[in-house]
Amino acid sequence: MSFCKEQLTRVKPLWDRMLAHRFLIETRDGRISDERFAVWMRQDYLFVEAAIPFIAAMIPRAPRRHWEPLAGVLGALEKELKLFEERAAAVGVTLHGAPPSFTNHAYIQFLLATAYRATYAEAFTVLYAAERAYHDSWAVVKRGIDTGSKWYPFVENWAGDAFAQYVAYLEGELDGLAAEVGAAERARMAEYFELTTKYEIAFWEMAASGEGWPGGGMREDDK
Ligand code: MP5
Repeated sequence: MSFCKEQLTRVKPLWDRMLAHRFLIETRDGRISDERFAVWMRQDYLFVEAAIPFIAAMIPRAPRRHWEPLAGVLGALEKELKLFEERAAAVGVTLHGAPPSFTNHAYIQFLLATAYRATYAEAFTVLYAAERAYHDSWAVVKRGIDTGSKWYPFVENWAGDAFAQYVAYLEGELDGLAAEVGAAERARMAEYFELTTKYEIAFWEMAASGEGWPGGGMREDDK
């Protein structure tokens, strides 16, 4: 079995929990409040911004064949930020100025630490797991959301065909990287896969709950 299939099978209970998260189901069914969705928008905007230095830090360590695809990801991330800005302006959400939530802060630090300190194959594992998680999560939303919903452009962004092809490309490349490394590194890649899945669950939970910071204060939706 390929590395990715093996990992997706291994973490399936977690993956299923992620896909059943109430944030996704409520968004699919048109029951999510605008305030909750705005929490996700503000936080994910910060996350996507942080994904730019994450990818950029991977490029010098990447095999030559990955330079152009990773440079393409940087362009796609900038386009994604514009999608957030366009939707925020269209629906009257203030996108800028919110601090990262505790979970988002941790996930961003994890991304950057991985890009700089882990091996390239480990960082690529995090990239694949995060992208695959978003593709599968928004595919859940797509199976039921009204196509006229003001949130539909986000659904198309991650659950659409272009993103599906990108995720399939990442999967093939990650399987190739996993086949080249030794058993110890492959075991660490598996740990990164699982950890990323947990961060993804935590991210939906953060958006659904409007999570505060330990010690009190700074609840996103109290702003
Ligand atoms: C992605 C995202 C997908 N936007 N947010 C989280 C919490 N996880 C994954 O990444 P991208 O770079 O927006 O495609």
